[in-house]
Amino acid sequence: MQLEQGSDPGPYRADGLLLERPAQNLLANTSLEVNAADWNGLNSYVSVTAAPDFARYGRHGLLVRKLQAGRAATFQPAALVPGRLYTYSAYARLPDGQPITNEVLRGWYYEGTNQPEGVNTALIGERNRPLMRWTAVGGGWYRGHFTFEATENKGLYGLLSTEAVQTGEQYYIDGAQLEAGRHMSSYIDGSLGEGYSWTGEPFASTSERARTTVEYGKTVGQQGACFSGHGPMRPHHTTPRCCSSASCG
Ligand SMILES: [Ca+2]
Repeated sequence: MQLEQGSDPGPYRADGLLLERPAQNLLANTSLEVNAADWNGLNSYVSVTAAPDFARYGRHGLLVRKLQAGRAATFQPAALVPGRLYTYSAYARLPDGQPITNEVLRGWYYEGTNQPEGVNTALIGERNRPLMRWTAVGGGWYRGHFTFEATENKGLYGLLSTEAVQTGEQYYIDGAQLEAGRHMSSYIDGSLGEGYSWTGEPFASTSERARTTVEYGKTVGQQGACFSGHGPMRPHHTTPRCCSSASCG
């Protein structure tokens, strides 16, 4: 049984176990393990590099450094279906691990182009800067998400740093995800093992998840959920997998 906020049921959560539906991560290069390809910003407001400083998944995250004062978007392209709901999510971390709120980072998306050069900044409004729901997940990382209805078949999707992130300051992104529907599910990429697959080249293509169990780490405590062990649904699976302490926040 589950009692949760809102009018639609999300994935069932039990103590130490999350049952996840099949889903796709419609973004490519979401874990930054090879390079920062496909990531970009507008008008040289940020630089983006894959860096080993902090990682939520794998060994690298996206280091975003602000180069000019003001609000700055950082995003990736994706192809969507107009008229459908989608949920964007990402893990973010400040260098000092301080809390991330909408005063620091909020959502950003722009539809109708998959190139930063195609963005008409005069058309950017509040709709392009949705508020996110941020949750601490441990290790200085926060996961935020927003839901929107697509009106075009392509666009750019990501985060906007506010004026609170000043010139020369930086933050990190890892585990970005864009999935169909109004709910955020656990992170998907093809590197996560049984039940997960790439649709093309590893770390350079979208990813899929079969119906899967995701086990929470028991050692995380108040630090938050740890999505660590995972595998396809097994109705009679009785042997818990251990949480890898290396992947706990
Ligand atoms: Ca990563």
